[in-house]
Amino acid sequence: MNAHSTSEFSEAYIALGANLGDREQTLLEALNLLDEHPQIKVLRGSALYETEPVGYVDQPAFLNMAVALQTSLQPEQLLTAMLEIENRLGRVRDVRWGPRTVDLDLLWVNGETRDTELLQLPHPRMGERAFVLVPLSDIVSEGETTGLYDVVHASLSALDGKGGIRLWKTCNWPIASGHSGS
Ligand code: PH2
Ligand code: MG
Ligand code: MG
Repeated sequence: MNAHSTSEFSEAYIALGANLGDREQTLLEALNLLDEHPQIKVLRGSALYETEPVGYVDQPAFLNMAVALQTSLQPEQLLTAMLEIENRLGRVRDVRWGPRTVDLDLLWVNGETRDTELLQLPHPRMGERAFVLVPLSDIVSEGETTGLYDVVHASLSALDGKGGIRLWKTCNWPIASGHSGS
């Protein structure tokens, strides 16, 4: 491949949330299922945060985290893989913004934009949600090349409330999964 062609790999960021059942176990299973996909590699995982429900407030507290992935899938294919994982982990779609065993939201793929019925990129509400931004800031470094660092930090400083979020457990990938890269 020459230096001017785009890489066949994208770096993608997703947010995960769970507020039913064994939340931590379900999030770890989601990471394992993502990593087991032949075209997805989980690069980094944030800490786990316990967060107060936003939007529809009469539901249990969430565990939220974010992960960085390397993938050769197109964003639409990645979204399909994420929906399959939600289904495998027992997600039942009922109340919008209501309780869920697991929710995987595609936030950012190499700074690409999409605006279709199926997929909006960047995720249209990521900048308003501390439960997305705080975990994301764990795994987006200043050297990220597609502008996500500035988006995350500008949005975080514009948020009036970062309350309702507390650290639940630090680093959980790849350590807790038993995968080791080497
Ligand atoms: N997800 C929602 C609605 N509200 N609140 C928190 N704290 N965490 C979430 O992941 C969350 C939410 C819709 O997907
Ligand atoms: Mg969501
Ligand atoms: Mg979702």
